[in-house]
Amino acid sequence: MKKIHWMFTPILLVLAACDGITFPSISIPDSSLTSETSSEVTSVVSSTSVASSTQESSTTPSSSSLPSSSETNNAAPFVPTNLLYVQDLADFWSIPSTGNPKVLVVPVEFPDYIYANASSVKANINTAFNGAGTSSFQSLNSFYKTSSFNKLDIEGVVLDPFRTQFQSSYYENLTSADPNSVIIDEIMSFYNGTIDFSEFDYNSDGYLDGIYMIYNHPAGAWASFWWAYLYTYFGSSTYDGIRPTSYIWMPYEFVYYNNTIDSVTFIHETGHMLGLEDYYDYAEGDGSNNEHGLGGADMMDYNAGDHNPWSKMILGWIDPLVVNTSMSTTLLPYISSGQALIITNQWNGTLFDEYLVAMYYTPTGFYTGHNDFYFDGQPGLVLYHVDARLGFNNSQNYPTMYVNNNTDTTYKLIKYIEADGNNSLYNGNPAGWMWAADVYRPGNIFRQNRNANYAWNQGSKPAMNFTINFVSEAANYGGINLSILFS
Ligand SMILES: [Ca+2]
Ligand SMILES: [Ca+2]
Ligand SMILES: [Ca+2]
Ligand SMILES: [Ca+2]
Repeated sequence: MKKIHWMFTPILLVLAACDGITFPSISIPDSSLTSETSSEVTSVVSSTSVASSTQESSTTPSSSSLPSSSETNNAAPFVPTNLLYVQDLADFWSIPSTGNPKVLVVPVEFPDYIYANASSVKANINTAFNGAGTSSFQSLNSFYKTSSFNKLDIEGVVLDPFRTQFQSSYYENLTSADPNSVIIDEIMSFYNGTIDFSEFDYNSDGYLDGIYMIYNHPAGAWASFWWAYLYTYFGSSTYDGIRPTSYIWMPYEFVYYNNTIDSVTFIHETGHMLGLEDYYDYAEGDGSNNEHGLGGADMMDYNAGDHNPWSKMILGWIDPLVVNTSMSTTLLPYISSGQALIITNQWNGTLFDEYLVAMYYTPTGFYTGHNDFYFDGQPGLVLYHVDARLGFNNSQNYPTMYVNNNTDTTYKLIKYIEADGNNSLYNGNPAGWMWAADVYRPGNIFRQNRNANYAWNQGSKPAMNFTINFVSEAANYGGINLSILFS
């Protein structure tokens, strides 16, 4: 399989939601999109079998008894092997999704904008990247360790403030070259004598895993040079044989303000560097009838909570539990167990396909404190409809390697299936958010008394022929019992 490589649209950063603010209106520069096939061939599917410990209890109800049914027999979900993950498909995701990569973190100052207190700047940035997690704060490192179930341990190596060669206006007005790439070259050249950049290529692919530049200059207008964005290096240099690629450019005032250190934006943007797309609608109001994405309820939507189970599946952090025959089964809270079902009547052996994902949502762990976004804190069964078929989509607003995106395609890459079936996320008043009624509760049966006529996007796929019966929920978030029946 050939990997895909392209120069993608700069991703403008979504800032952390401090209160119930509405979605930003987003305008983005013209994309310079190129597609090429790389000679790099993915010949080996990762042979690492993801630890099965979290799945061992999946067929064992914790405290409630399963309904006995002759139809369900002793069938249990299975864990597929030899899955391709997102980083096996394309080489533009720079940070490896597992292991112990190190990324470069550079406070950037200008001769006309010098950091007044370099040591506290460095300390604050270090806390944002590497600080210990608490009940109210997660650093980039602590978030990803927990979110990945300890499969990913990113270290941010924070350098001393780097002073550019020219005044800030030089870069702001530079048109003969990409100014961010020019600054990257200044940084890399300056440190080349003292840093072995090959230590910042954990996956040994010849690309720098990541560089974050936190600059000392007032933020400007959305999408201006003095904004925050994720983009790719346009230079041609290599250092210690390593070529820069993805970078993040962000003003210090977005990292530290009101005596508060914000790592959430780094966490979201690092999601992109790992291989995840935005799940909010990048072009609201474009008439695509595809607005509001995941209603804020995702780390890649409104920087809230955690990454959803499909994201963790394609990063290789959790094993999918595939259900394609009638059975009763249980799910422990997703946030702590990582358990999630793939339900389909046509399993094709790949995550890059159309299917449903089911998880037990509880307002605990990283979901704590995000009830505004996540279903008013209502625990229960949450269903996603994933349509991650591969196929280069040269969308003007959100180019992607999938057939669908969450911005301007008729079908979505990933959406919620609301339990109340009224499509309030898209049509409700107010639209744009997920509510308690969107979570399935005991007695709710998908495709019987809820969403009775739900269907696959693909007409060519064998018709959806199953129901998902939410039978019962154990006390104290002990687990939920489901009965999935195929006709
Ligand atoms: Ca060097
Ligand atoms: Ca690399
Ligand atoms: Ca749209
Ligand atoms: Ca609804």
